[in-house]
Amino acid sequence: MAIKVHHLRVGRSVFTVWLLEELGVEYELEIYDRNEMGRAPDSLKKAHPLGKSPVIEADGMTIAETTAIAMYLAENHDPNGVFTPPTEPAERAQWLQTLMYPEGSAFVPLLLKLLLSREAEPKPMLISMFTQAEVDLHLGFIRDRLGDKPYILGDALSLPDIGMSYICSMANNLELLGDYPTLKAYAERCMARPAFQRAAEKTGG
Ligand SMILES: N[C@@H](CCC(=O)N[C@@H](CS)C(=O)NCC(=O)O)C(=O)O
Repeated sequence: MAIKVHHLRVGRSVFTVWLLEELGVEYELEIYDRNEMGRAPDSLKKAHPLGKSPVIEADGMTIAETTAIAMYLAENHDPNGVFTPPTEPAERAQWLQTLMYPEGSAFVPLLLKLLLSREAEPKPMLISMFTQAEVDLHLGFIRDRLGDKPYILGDALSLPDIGMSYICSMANNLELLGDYPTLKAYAERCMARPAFQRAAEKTGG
């Protein structure tokens, strides 16, 4: 049975669909639109109690959390072994850190930045200062980790690029990448891939 993706427009789950396109596996989409508050509709709670996207249904299971979904797909639905996680302990530890970092650490400061951009002036000072320092910290960290490589771990696209490029595209949408041209180019490089373009076209964003 094809994998089903519960996709909320517009958000991170297009990156999950991109992964499926890169993997070349069959999938079907159930598409949801945000409500007038910009939140997921209640109907998404039928797929998973958190009512967040992405959620996939695969092999008789329902799986939430982008990183868990990515790992599951790489370990179970990668016929060509393109995204197979490394097994050598030191390499695997580094790989896992890069895989989990986007959702685990980098996302929250960007979310705060997004929420602050919607707050009227005067902005709450403590939260603004914390957020700016965290955004600088994380964008600087990703810039240094990327260096002059085309992808986060080297010359080839790997599983951690899915989450890393989501973070960079979100930062770009928030107009935070003026001082980080390599991160902007990285997000654009990932999103220019034919598989991403197909995902964007099929999902509507
Ligand atoms: N940590 C979760 C976050 C999921 C999440 O917050 N998704 C957003 C879409 S980008 C969402 O569903 N937001 C709608 C809402 O919270 O109402 C993951 O990695 O999947």
